[in-house]
Amino acid sequence: VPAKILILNGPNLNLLGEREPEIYGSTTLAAVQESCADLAKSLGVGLEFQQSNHEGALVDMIQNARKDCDALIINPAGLSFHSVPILDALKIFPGPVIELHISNIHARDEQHRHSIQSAAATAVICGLGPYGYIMALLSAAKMVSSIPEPFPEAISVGPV
Ligand code: CA2
Repeated sequence: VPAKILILNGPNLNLLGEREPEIYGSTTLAAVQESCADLAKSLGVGLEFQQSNHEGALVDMIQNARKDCDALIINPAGLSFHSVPILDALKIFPGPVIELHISNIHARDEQHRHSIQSAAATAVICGLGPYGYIMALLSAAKMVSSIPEPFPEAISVGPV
């Protein structure tokens, strides 16, 4: 069976591209999802892409991912900074967890600077804009050893 990767998006990210384009850009979440689906197809990995405005729903999705997902990519959005339930759920996910932010949270105001979720993350990507989703997906596929032969060695193997 092909590896499966789950991408989770937290509160308000359904509005991506529609508000605050100076911080988050003008790309919509639907466009991000489409690019990710294209890349997943090239990589031969299964992809599920979800967004929820509800903390408990996200906890349920992380818990359920333990059954059938090999890696998890999460943009916890505003829940990054205080959600202990999300942190606890991420801690019990057995596979790699990539935390992703569109903006560079370290260059932002005090309120947006410290994500408590990073303690449970295998890796953190931020500041690359929507392209961060592509980098995260590629890295997640690499982590679950799922980059196919035609990809350049620099991507499928990397420095050894
Ligand atoms: O940069 C990111 O991806 C963030 O996770 C986005 C969160 C913010 O609280 C984090 O500090 C960084 C906010 C997401 C809110 O979604 C919006 C979508 C469209 C327009 C405005 C906000």
